[in-house]
Amino acid sequence: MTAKKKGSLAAASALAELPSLPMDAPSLRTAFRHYFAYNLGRDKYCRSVYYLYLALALTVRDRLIERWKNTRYTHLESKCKHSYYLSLEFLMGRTLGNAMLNLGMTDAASIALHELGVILEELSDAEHDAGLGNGGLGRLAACFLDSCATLQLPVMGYGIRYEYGMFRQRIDDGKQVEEPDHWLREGNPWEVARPEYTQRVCYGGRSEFYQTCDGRTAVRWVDTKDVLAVPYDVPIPGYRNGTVNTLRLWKAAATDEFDLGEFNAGSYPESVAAKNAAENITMVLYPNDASENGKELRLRQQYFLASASLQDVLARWKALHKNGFNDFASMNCFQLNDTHPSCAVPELMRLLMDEHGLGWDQAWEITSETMAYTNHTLLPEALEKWPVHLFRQLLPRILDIIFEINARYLREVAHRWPGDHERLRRMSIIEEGETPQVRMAYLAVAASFSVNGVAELHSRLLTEGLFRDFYELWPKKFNNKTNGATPRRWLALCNPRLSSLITDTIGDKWIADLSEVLRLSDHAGDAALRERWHSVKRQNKERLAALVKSECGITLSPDALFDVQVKRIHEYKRQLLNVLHIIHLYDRIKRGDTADWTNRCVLIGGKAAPGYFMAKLIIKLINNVAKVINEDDEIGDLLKVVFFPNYRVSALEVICPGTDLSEQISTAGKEASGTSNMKFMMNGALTIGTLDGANIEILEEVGEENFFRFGLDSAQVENLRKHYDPSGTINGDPDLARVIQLLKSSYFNMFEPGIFDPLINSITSPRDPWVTVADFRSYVDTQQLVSQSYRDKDRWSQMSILNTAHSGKFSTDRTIAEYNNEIWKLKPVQPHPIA
Ligand code: 26Q
Repeated sequence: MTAKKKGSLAAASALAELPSLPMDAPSLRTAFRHYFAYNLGRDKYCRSVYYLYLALALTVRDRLIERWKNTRYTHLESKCKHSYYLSLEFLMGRTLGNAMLNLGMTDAASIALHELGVILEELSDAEHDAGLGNGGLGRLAACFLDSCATLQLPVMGYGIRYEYGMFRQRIDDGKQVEEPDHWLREGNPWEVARPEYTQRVCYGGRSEFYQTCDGRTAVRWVDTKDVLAVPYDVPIPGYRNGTVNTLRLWKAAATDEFDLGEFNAGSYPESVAAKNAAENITMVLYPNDASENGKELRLRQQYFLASASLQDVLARWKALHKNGFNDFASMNCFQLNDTHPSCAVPELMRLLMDEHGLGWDQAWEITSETMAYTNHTLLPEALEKWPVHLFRQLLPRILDIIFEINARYLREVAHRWPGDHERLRRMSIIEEGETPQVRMAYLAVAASFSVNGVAELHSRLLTEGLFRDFYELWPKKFNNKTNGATPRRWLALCNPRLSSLITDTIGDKWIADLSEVLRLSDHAGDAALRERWHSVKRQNKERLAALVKSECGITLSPDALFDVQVKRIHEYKRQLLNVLHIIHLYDRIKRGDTADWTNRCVLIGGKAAPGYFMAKLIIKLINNVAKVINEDDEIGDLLKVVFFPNYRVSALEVICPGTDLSEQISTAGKEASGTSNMKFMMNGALTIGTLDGANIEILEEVGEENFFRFGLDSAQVENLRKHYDPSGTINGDPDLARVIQLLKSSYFNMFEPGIFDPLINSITSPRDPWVTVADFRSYVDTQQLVSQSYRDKDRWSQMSILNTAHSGKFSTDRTIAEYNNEIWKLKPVQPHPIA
């Protein structure tokens, strides 16, 4: 280092010692005006609220950054154990409101802006969602980060900075149209690029054996095509505790070789094309789509995340621990969010052996003591498999290591069950066949010290089905961690009215400790509270109705029951069952069967994977049914149906506070957990649900009398398959027969004959995997009970209060405390106070 550089860096460290930034309203106003005028260069002629939003974001960001630095210093100094949450998805949504809530500056900011004639909510609404995830799994990762920071656990998230997030959904003629989501176009104030921590990720080439100077045989991966991974850090503040953790997102960039190599050979366009190919790796988030399985670019993304993140962790470790890797396993843990990042297993082996000179046994000890795997699905089509030939071509060295892991692990299996060749074939990480495949879930299980499902039922079904053999071999690895949702975003932030009422009633400790809400149950009998509770719900329904009006042009009356199903569109989630019920209600109205009617608004929202034909057809059906019903003058306010377009995190923040009834109606045994079920419950919605996923635990917490349970359980579903007879069911149920008849008569597709035949054929087939028709009667009867119950407003409010009161278990603070106590074993770290 030159003397000059040394001097500048010394000055930089002195410059970094700044006094802490004030949080009072006048200081915030000054900072806001400064950013607006001088940093953004806007003035009174500014035409876009986006710059007002940016000015506030920059003001908040400064206050995040100083806490962020303190947290980083404290983690470094305390030499504490760390966990790393590896995930291809972090569905963060908007940041501004959450950051202000967690820093405790919402009121001051609101006052500061008010004095300038600016409305805080309008600014918040100008922020684009960070849609870096498909749905449940990605949003869970985001909630986990919030809880880790709130519990002051040294956990870092590692993910991908997709240029394009989850597609935007437009509805055109009732059909889904996908549009790219270029969420970074206007810049992102919530990230800090750290090119100084760039890593290099290798692809292609071949393995080469060589002799080390101490006479060992070692392997190096040569003739590779490399891509740079540039980190962008996102601050993750805890709830009013001074902690700000880090989410590190990697962006792909071409190496200099791309500029020099091909270019010098005289093929400039090819060189630019190659550069583009490298940068394509982080261009777009893959939708959760069976038709996308096996795509090479997806495997490139997965390895990119695993390799860059592990190199980053190892580089930090080496810089701080001069005596090698002896303590590495006791100081680090990697949590794999499904199998998507499971290349981390062979990659950690490779880095430890090929780059850091460890032998197989020591590398395996470290890998198998640091990896922990979470499974999120039982659906066979969602289990990741990659063709061996693809691995050989793209990641030859990684494939060598997977084969070696498999050989050694199958020796253990053979030792335990001598001569059981069938079992060896079943349990092999390599599935033999015409196209041999790598079974990523088996790789993850074989290498991890912990394997968990995401709800009690799901975890049990894993040990009885998919991982049965593995459970016999290693029973102690398997555990359950029931999902949750962060009460900061999903109650305090999204439902300020209910939050104030809860705080008025039981104090504000619930925000950092959701088990406190149980104290509401002492007040559920208080008529005054019920009245206020009802009035809050009513105002939230008005807010939701206004959103629906502006997004879809449909008028909803807040007097009606708001019945909501929002989630990805998938056959197993059974939006079709919901539609059958809607058509049944319509049929009742048309037949004049409306004595003691309860007006209902049914809102359905969600995206279909672009290649999932049936899911897209379900969207079209919902839209057609909605159009017929909403345009039928005989129906009026008795029944309204809305398909809510472009469902996303920020939409749920308005939808869930305004929901009366939460639809959780998946075929029992198919939904691993569900998490919107928990968000709705916190916000005082009642659930109509099957005994599936976390619904079962919700029912256990709130009690049968405050939950609308219906349908077959998972064992009954499996038994039914053998003799499933939907035609018999339809013929034996006149209500269902009329619904099917209406569908078959093209009543909802007068000018599009036959378009819904695939849906009709599917639910009337004895091979329907989702046994939709089997649950119709029970569903309709239970919906009738819902309608009756809703007519007793006071009793409904009581049930609503009890749902919120018993939602304490479903905070991700509880989930994360369990991950930490049973898997990670980290000590909380309190950062030094701001200087
Ligand atoms: C796989 C291969 C290629 C492209 C995409 C994918 C892919 C992407 C995302 C596969 C699956 C996902 C997401 C799955 C998911 O969200 N699962 C849900 O996880 C929630 C959190 O645990 C559970 O609550 C839900 O029950 C589960 O469906």
